[in-house]
Amino acid sequence: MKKTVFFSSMLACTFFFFNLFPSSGYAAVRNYLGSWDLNGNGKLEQVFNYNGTAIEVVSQGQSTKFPISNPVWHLATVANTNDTQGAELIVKAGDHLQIIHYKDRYSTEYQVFNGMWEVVSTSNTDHRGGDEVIVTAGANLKVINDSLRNTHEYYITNGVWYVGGIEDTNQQPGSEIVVKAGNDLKIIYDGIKRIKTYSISTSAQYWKIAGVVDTDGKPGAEVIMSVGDHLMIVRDKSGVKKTYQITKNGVWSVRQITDVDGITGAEVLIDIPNSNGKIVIDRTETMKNLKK
Ligand SMILES: [Ca+2]
Ligand SMILES: [Ca+2]
Ligand SMILES: [Ca+2]
Ligand SMILES: [Ca+2]
Repeated sequence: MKKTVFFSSMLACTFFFFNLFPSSGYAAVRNYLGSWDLNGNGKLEQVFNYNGTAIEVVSQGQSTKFPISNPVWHLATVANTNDTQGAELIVKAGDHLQIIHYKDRYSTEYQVFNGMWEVVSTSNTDHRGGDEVIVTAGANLKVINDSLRNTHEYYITNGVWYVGGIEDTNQQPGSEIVVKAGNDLKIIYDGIKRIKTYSISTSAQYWKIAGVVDTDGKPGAEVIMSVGDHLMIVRDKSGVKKTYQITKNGVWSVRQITDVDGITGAEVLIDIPNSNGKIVIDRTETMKNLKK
C-alpha cells in the first residue's frame, strides 16, 4: 500500500515539473541565496543558485539568469561596487571574481589567482564610485575596483598574514586596509596606492590585531594590538605608537573594545586570569584597574 502511494506521488511530481519546465524536460534545482535591492528601486530582488550553473534573479515575477563560467563557485558577498544604484552580486568562481550587475544586465570578470584565495570584505578604499572588493590571494592582497574595471595588487609577505580591519585610519578620503604581516603592521592606502609598514615585534614574539577603532577620540581609527606584555596602539594619522604595559610575563587578553564612558573614543577592556582586569582609556592615555 505504501509503495503505491509513493509511486503515484512520484508520478504527480514528474507531471508537475514537466509542466513547469516544458522545454527542458527536467526539474531545475533552484536554491534561494537571499534578497537584495539590485536595481535601486527600494524593492528586494530574490537571488537563486540555478542548477549550480547560473545565478537567477527574480524581480516582480521576471527571471533573469547570469551564467557562471566556473563550476566551483559561491556568492561571496553583495555590495554596491559602482556608481549605479543597486547592489552587485559578487561571485567567487574558480580563479576569478565575477561581478553581476543586475540593473544593467551584465557581468564583469576579474582574474584573481590560481591558488587559494578569499574575498575578505568590500569597502570604499579610494573614496570614489562604489565599494572595492578586497581579496587575499597567496602572498598578495588584491583590491578589485569595479568602477574603474581594474585590479591593484599589493605584495604583503610569503609568510603568515591576515587583514585585521578596514577603516579610515589617516583621515584622508577612503578606508585603509590594516594587515598583520609577520613582525610588521602594514597599512594599505589604496586611494594613493601606497603601503606604510610599522615594525611591531622582533623575533617570534606573539602579537595580534585586537581591533581597528577610534580610541583616542580624534578622527581616524587607531590600530589596537596585543604585543607580548603590552597593549600597543598605533595612531596612523600621526604615525605614533603608544604602549601600555599590562602584565609582566603574564597571560592577558583583550576582552572588548567599546565606548564605556560615553565620551568619544572607545576604551579597551582587558582580562587577566586570577587578577583584576584593566581598562585602557587611550583618550587620556591612562589605565585603571577594573573591579573583580
Ligand atoms: Ca551598483
Ligand atoms: Ca571606490
Ligand atoms: Ca583614509
Ligand atoms: Ca582616533
